[in-house]
Amino acid sequence: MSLIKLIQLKSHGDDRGQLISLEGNRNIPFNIKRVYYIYETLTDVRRGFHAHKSLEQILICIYGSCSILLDDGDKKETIRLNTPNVGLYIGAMLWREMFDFSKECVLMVLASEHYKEEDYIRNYTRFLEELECASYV
Ligand code: T46
Repeated sequence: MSLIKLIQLKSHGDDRGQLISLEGNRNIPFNIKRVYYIYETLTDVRRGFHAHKSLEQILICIYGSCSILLDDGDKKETIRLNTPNVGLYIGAMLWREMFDFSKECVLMVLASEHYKEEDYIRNYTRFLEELECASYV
């Protein structure tokens, strides 16, 4: 099964332009408790380098483009996000890295929980150990 789970977001386009609506538990598969966005990232910067114990998120590149690597401890897959009408769903226990940001990239993230540093696993060896313990792999 692919690690890349994309959600097509319906755009209400007409001759004035485009509009996309995001609604928790409707076109977004969880209750949205937090929204943040990443911008002005330097093109040679790599971010992320962590997994979440339970957080669910949808990443939407609302302007420009960037690449996301997902790793479940067994396989790695990469996707380029470059359109505001596609969301990338990332569930729990997936290592992620974001890179190759275009100069003007704005990456918006919808999250199922408020910010909680205890939910992060920021060490790759510990990530693999936790997967092993929980028999995720
Ligand atoms: C993720 C990827 C896609 C907050 O204070 N509140 C927040 O809601 C967030 C997300 C971050 N922060 C603080 C924590 C750090 O001091 O902002 C700083 C930068 O966060 P971080 O280094 O975790 O950023 P990224 O780009 O590596 O990762 C972020 C999210 O943290 C993470 O959940 O999945 O984007």
